[in-house]
Amino acid sequence: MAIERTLSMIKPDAVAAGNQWAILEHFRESGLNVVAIKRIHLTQAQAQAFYAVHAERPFYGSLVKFMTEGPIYAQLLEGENAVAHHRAVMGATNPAEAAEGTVRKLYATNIERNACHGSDSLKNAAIESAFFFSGSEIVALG
Ligand code: IDP
Ligand code: MG
Repeated sequence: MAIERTLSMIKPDAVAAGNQWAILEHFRESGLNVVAIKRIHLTQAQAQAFYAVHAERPFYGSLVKFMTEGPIYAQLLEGENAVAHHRAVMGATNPAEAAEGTVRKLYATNIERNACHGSDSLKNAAIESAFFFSGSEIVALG
């Protein structure tokens, strides 16, 4: 399997609850390494741009409001098969459908306030990484 990088976010609900370090440790224990990380309070324009793919969905306005209600952590994670692996560790979008032991099962409130984000493809991982990090902010291990 290939070593990949994926863009991960800990969303405002989880940060407000103080769960950011437990979630980060959950990802690390699953075999993902942090190669970049930042705490940031997204502006409305930033949240709209990040989720532009969902602009036509009925939940878009509410999602943007949620994502700007408090700080988030954005981290670039590296590991084997990182994109799919990270999404598996996060669990289903709706915590009611998430498998036992996944981050969303453990920490999410509902389908919107679901604790974390993960890129859904290698292409989107690269785009989302560039959204948060410049080259000098990404420091590989070793
Ligand atoms: P994902 O985060 O699992 O990739 P997406 O379908 O890409 O899920 O949706 C992006 C985010 O939009 C979700 O993580 C969640 O916060 C929110 N969301 C998705 N579907 C709904 C919905 O039906 N109602 C409210 N919010 C939703
Ligand atoms: Mg998605």
